[in-house]
Amino acid sequence: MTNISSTLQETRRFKPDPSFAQQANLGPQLYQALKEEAAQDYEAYWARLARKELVWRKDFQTTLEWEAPFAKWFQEGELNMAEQCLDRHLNTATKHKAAIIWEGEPGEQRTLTYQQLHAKVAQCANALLEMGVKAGDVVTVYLPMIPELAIAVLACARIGAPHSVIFGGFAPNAIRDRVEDADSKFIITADGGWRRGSVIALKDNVDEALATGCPNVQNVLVVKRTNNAVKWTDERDIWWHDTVDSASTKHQAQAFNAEHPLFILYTSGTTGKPKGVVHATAGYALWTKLTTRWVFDLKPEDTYWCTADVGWITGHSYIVYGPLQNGATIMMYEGAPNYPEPDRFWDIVERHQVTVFYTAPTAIRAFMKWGDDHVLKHDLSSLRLLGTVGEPINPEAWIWYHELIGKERCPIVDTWWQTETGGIMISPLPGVTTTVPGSATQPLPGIDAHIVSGEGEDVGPNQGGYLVIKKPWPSMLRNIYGNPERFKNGYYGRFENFYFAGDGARRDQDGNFWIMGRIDDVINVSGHRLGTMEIESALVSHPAVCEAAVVPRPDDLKGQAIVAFVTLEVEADDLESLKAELSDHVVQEIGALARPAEIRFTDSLPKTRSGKIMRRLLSDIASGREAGDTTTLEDASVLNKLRDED
Ligand code: 6R9
Repeated sequence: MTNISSTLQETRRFKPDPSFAQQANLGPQLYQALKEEAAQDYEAYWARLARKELVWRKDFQTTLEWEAPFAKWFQEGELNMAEQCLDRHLNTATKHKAAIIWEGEPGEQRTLTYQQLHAKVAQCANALLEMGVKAGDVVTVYLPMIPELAIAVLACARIGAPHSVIFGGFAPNAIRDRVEDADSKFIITADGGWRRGSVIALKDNVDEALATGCPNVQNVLVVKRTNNAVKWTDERDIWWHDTVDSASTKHQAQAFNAEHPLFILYTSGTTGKPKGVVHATAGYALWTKLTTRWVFDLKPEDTYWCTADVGWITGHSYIVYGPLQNGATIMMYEGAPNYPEPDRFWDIVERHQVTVFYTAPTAIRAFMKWGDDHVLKHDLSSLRLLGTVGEPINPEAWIWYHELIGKERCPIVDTWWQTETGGIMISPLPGVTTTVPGSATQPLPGIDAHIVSGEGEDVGPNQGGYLVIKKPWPSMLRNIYGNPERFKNGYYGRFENFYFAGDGARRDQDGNFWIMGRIDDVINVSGHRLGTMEIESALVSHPAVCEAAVVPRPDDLKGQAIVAFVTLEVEADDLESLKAELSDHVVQEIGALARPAEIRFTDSLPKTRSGKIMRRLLSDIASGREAGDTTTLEDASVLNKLRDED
C-alpha cells in the first residue's frame, strides 16, 4: 500500500499561558508522572486510578482481562453509575450547587441543584420500576434537550437498565430500526421539542414507528413539553407528570457489576443498518470522569457548556456523565444556535457567564459565515477555555475561534475521539500542551495511539497511515449489540490486536497527531493517497471560502480526480475567475498534485445530523452515481439542490 501523502504545513504555535498552567488541574509535572506510571505498569496505573476516582461498593481483583477484541475491566467490582454522578456529592458542599442550568428555545429557564436532580432521578427510577423495567432491560430515550433527558438516562443507570438514546431529529423508521435491534420494551419521549420556533412532534414519530413494527414495546412514558395535541393509547402510554412527579424521592441504588452494560448508542456505519455500540459501566465512568477534569480543567466555580445533543456520544460523556461525576455546573440549551438570531449562543454565554465552551467545527464555520457582528455585540470575557470535537478543525476556523471567541486568551482543546472510544483519546491538555491549529496534538496519559502502515508497522514522522490504539483502554466499546462478528471485523479486522479507528492520520516531527479524515474518504491521485482534510483546509484558508469538501471522481488517467464542493463566505461576482483563483491557491498551498479537477460552488454541504460532512454522497454526485444510504442526512433538500446545480 502506498502511504497517504501529507501536505498541510501549519507553523503557528500557541504555548500554554503560564498563569493558566499554574492553576491547571493537570500541570506539566503531574502529566509527566502519569505518562511514566502508565508506561511502567499499564494495569497498575488503571487500577490505582479506578480505586481513587470511583465509589466502589465492592472492590475488584482483576484489572483487565483481554482476549482481543473482548476486554473486561475491573470485573469483580460493583458500583452504581448514578451514585457516582449524584449521591456522592450529597455529603459535600456540592449538594446545593446547580447541577443543570437549562434554557428552553423559547427562553424559559430552570435550574436543578445536585440535591434536586438526585430527587428527580430517584422519582424517575421508582416510576420505571413501577412500569416493570428490570435491570438489563433496554430503555429507549427519545427526548428533546430538556432536563428530563438527563434525568431519564441517570434513572436508567440507577436501576441498571441500559439506555439507548435516539437523537430527537431522527424519523420514525430510524426509531423503529433501533428499538427493534435492541429489543427495547420501554420508550421515554415527549409530546414535542422546540427547534427554530417550531414544534418537532416526537410522540407522533414514536406512534408512527410503533404502528409499523416494534411489537414488544409495552409502555411509552411521555413528558409534556410543548403542549401540542398527541394521540393516546391508553394501555400503553403514560404521562410523566402522572407517574414520575408523584413517585417517591427515595430510592436505594443497587450496585451492579463493573462490566454491566451502561448504554447502547447507535452510530451509523457507512453501509448497512446502524451499529449499537455497547459501553460498560466502570471503565466508562472512570475515563469520562478523568478526561473531563484533565481536558476541560473543570473547577468548582466553572459553568461548563457543551453544545452537543445528548443524542450523541459527546452529550453522553461530556454533558451528563463526565461533568456530573466531577460535580460541575452544566449549561444545557434546547434549541438551534441561530434562533431567534444567530447570536443565541453568545447571548447565552454572556447571560449565564459560561466559562468553558465545547462545540463542533461545523458550528464554528457556521458562525464565521453568519458574521462577526453577532459575536462582537456580546461580552464573552467569562470564557476561559474552548474545545472542539467531531471533525478535523481547519486551521482557519481554529484561528477564528481563537481570535473572535477566545480573544487570543483561551486555550483551545481539539479533542479526537469516537462513539466507540467512549471518551477523549487525543487532545491538548490546556496547562501542558503547545497547540497547533488543526492538530489534536497528543494522546492522553494511558492511551496507546499509533500510526501504522497497512502491514501494522509504525510509520515515520509525517507519513500518513492508519490511526490505531494498540492497548485496550477502560472506556472502549465492549461489543456491537447482538453482533460480535461485526465488532470483531469492524474494529479488529484489519489489524488483529490493534483497535483500528477508521481514520487516517500522520504524526509530525513533534509527535503531534493530524487527523486526515476517514480512510474511506482518501483520494488516490496517480498513486498518491491524499487525505481530504488537508485539501479542504487549503481551500478554507482562502478568504472567500467558508466550507469545503473534497471527494474523488473516477478518472481514466489518474485513477481518481479531485472534485471540490465549496460554500462561499460572501457572494462573488465572477465565479469562473474565482474557481481559477481557488485552484491556484490549492496548488500554492499544497502542490500541483492536489489541483482540483473541478470546483463546484454550492449553498450548503450535505451533513449528518451530528454535523459531519457526508463526502460519500458528494462523491456519488461528482461521479454521476445514484446516491447511497441517505438516512443519516440532516437535510435531504441539500442533495436535490446539489443535483440541480449539476
Ligand atoms: C466524538 C465523535 C467519530 C469520528 C472520528 C473522526 C471524527 C471526531 C475529531 C475528529 C478530527 C477531531 N472526529 N473528533 N476528526 N479531529 N477532533 O465525534 O464521535 O460521532 O463517533 O465520530 O469523528 O473521523 O473517527 P463520532
